[in-house]
Amino acid sequence: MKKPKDERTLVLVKPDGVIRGLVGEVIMRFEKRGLKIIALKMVWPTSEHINKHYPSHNEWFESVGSRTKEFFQGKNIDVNEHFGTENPAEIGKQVKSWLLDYMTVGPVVAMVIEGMHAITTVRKLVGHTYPIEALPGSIRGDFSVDTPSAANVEKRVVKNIVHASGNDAEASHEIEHWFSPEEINDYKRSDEDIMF
Ligand code: IDP
Ligand code: MG
Repeated sequence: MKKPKDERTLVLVKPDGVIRGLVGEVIMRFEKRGLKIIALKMVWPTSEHINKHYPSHNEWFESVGSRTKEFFQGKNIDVNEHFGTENPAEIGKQVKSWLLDYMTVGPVVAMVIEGMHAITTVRKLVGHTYPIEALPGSIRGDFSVDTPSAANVEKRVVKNIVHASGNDAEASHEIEHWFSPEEINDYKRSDEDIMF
């Protein structure tokens, strides 16, 4: 069984993060926490690559759409007016089509991060999907206030600087999708022995 400190996850600094010059800031937060970058590159993705990066199954569309619907209801905004539907899966599909547009407007910085429960640790450092809901101290909570209520009017994604794998299945799929095994490096950080 894999040790907790050997868990791996995929992070992308999205085009908004790269264009805003936040690559170093993002990487610094992972390194400071004691996580290890084991692969890193800049890529200008195709829409096909992004289409395969994000899931295309109903469960994912529904989870994205339900959260959007809940957010709108909490703000007393009519979800139907924005999306022309109240069906979570249909809302999720629209969000995915905006992702294909957005994630290809510029380069992204892709990296594999390894470390103690890396998937959940990185998600905590990244913060809530909607920057307006993300806690200060998290990447999304420190560098953005974007929100679905603004994004959806403009028919665009919420710009939230970083992508990070959400669970084990996403992490294995995404690492393989962005990196070949030869691009992933096995090395030891000098502080590993003293930290763990
Ligand atoms: P995550 O990036 O926090 O894992 P997901 O649910 O996987 O969030 O959604 C993928 C991406 O889709 C988000 O990072 C965000 O950019 C975008 N997104 C999610 N929900 C909405 C929405 O309601 N409106 C616009 N964009 C959204
Ligand atoms: Mg996700």
